Amino acid sequence: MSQKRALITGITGQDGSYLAELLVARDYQVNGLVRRSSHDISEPVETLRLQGAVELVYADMRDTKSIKRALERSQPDEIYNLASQSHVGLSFEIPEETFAINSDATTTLVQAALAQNPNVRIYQASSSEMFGDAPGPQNEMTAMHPTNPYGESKLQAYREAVLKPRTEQGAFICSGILYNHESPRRGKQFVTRKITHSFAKIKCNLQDTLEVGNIHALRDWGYAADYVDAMWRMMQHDTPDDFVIATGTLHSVKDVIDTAAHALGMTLTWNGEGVDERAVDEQGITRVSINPKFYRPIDHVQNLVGDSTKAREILNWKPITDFATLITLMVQHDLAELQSHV
Ligand code: G4F
Repeated sequence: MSQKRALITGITGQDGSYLAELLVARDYQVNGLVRRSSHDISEPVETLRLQGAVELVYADMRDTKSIKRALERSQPDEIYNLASQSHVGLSFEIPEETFAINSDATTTLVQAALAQNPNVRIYQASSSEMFGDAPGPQNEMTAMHPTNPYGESKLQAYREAVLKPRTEQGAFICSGILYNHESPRRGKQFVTRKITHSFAKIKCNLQDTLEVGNIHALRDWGYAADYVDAMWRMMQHDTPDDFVIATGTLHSVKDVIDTAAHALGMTLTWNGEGVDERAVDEQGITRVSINPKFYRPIDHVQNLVGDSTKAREILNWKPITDFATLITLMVQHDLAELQSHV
């Protein structure tokens, strides 16, 4: 059998880098779509590029002509559409751009890809944010009620670029409804990495205090490297389908903080309430305080927990890395990186 060809949009992000490594290890020829102006090629992807295992193709997700050229050049058997404006908080400030990238560009990509090759397989990065305030645990049958522009844009993409072509054109398009997934490669604008990076700096005396928003928000946090394997499994299945990918357990932002501190040998004591809540260390130094600028206009804090029974049964997928292991590996990575620079 000839070598399979994959195209990854969003290869510069956390998931793109893990997926590229996984596909290269499974003998794929991998192309990664990047903007000509993008200077943020991550180290793991640059390593693969230098080894000749990944080739970058330049295109702008909002420019149909450049997308068609990239498809022509890469001739993919499988497309993994991971490109998105993925910050929920930011989506309240730039809703139009969020829709343009997450929804309109996805529909354009899917139609261009199907026009070029009706048998291409497509993975669409859907999100737990599409469920919004639906009661948890959510599964593939749960009705979707997104409550922020990010979740709404992902739901629109799901309707227009997954359901429609799947039912009307018989296209092979999977939707991975992923819950929060983190790693040492996570951007520092997301809360887990913000915490692990800040605590590593605190440990090295490079920072005094971490400021965060709602520490009582609960999320279902898994490990990104486990989750990209689920993407690949969906694409190898006989039929295109939707799958919830989650751990099924909830932890608070406060749990992330306590776990990160503990992994560094620090014990925090919490006191106060609301915006006055704070954590002090063994010396009584304030290490965590609340800054309301990190609060969101709407934040579904209690219910976003997934039921991934379908993925477990059909794809034989399950998360391997638990919460404490994940946060510990992130904080240890950040500490090692800082220590290598001093
Ligand atoms: O880390 P977050 O920014 O992730 P969020 O909003 O849950 O979204 C992530 O996961 C989704 C599901 O997979 C994706 F669809 C999405 O693209 C993204 O990857 O925030 C997590 C929670 C929120 O409740 C937020 O309000 O942490 C709370 N939080 C508290 N303080 C904070 C902060 N979030 C951020 N980013 N920064 C803070 O200082």
